[in-house]
Amino acid sequence: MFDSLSTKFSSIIKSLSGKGRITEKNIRDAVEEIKISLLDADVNLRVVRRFINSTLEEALGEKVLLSVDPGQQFTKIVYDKMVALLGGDDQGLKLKGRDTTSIILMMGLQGSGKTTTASKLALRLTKEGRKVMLVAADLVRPAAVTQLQVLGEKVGVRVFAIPGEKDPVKVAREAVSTARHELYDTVIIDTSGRMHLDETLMKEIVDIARAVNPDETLFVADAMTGQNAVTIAQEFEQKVGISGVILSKFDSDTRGGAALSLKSVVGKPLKFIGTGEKPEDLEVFHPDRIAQRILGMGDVVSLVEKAQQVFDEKEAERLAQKMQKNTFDLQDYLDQLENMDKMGSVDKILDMIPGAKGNVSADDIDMKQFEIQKAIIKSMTKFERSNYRIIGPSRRKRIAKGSGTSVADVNRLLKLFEKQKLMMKKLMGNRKMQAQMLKNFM
Ligand SMILES: Nc1nc2c(ncn2[C@@H]2O[C@H](COP(=O)(O)OP(=O)(O)O)[C@@H](O)[C@H]2O)c(=O)[nH]1
Ligand SMILES: [Mg+2]
Repeated sequence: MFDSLSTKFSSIIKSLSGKGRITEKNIRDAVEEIKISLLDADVNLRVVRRFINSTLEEALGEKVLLSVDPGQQFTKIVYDKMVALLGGDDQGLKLKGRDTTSIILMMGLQGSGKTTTASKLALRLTKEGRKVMLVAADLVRPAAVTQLQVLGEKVGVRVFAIPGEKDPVKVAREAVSTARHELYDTVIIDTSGRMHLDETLMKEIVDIARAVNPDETLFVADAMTGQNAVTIAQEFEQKVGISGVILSKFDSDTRGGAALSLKSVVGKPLKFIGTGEKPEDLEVFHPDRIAQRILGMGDVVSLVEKAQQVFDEKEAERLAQKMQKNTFDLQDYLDQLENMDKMGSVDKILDMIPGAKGNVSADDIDMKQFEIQKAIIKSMTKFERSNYRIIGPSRRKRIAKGSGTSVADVNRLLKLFEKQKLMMKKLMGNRKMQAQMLKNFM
């Protein structure tokens, strides 16, 4: 799923990240490419339009164009929009406490994965300590009851069935009353689907829902049905009401457009994804993780977020300005060193910078050097920090003494700083340069 979309997104974002500076046209071009990729992936047209418009609006703001790394800022915006599109926060099941009985109703078309998913949910909830009963209320397909019984046995969950009964509403009602009586806290009702939507199917589900008043009405959508899944979900939402969507067959090789459109069109959260045929193959749907996968660059996203925690935006902008005007001084350098501390270990930082991997290894970086550099700058006067050229031999001697280092150390730092200033101008947004800069820290 999402393979081709993710490849395209990565290359779009890469093309921006490699640029020293980003223009409005660069952004417009990138957004246009994103639009085409989303449409190619079979994402609903209205959803694409909404996504594109809001991304463009934010990306064209000054914040991006003037930021330290516009490519990364742009990635962050696309990422945030993608998370929102997929549903924002994680959404678990909304079940009642275990002192009473909660009811889950499965619904969807034939072959969408209702029965399989019902048993997967049963297994998951059992593991969470709930006492679960599965209910065989698909009385249309001859083998449906047996299928559920086999699956129920596999996951060690009781399957309620009434042999010979033809009325699914009656089965559901009796199952719930038995569950309450025998202190089951969770009832999962498997229902029948049809090849296509029809009145009989809808009426049957509506009747069952009325009879048992479910806590969760889960619509199981086959990821492979594409846009059609969206239309069908809307129909179920209107007639029965959906509390959440489970996307089955997420492991299949589909373009993924349905997954991206469902939340936005139907307005109901995606709660789980089916990732295989086995009972264990059910995962909580995490919008952020999926968005990272689609962008094909999760690590960059976490780097941007981490960097944002450390520098507030104004600070980042101030630094960008300084770099542009080439007024970056030793005080800024000291601030940067201290910011690096806040970001965690060098290992972690290197892991997150794509260009750094392979180019620089954490062993190459001597943390002690950072400490020495900080001590040296701290021994300088304010004036010296902003005018490094005036630091002659006698000042160097004084600074070395004050910081408990040697004149050679001070010389090294000043030389390094000079080299860095030269690189600054070229640095903007260029990852290879960032890696180079880390090397220079040594
Ligand atoms: N690969 C894969 N197959 C699935 C998944 N969920 C269901 N299936 C398969 O899809 C087919 C139909 O599933 P079933 O539960 O019988 O659908 P139902 O008619 O809606 O009850 C079965 O062969 C399942 O094994 C999934 O997440 N991944
Ligand atoms: Mg079934």
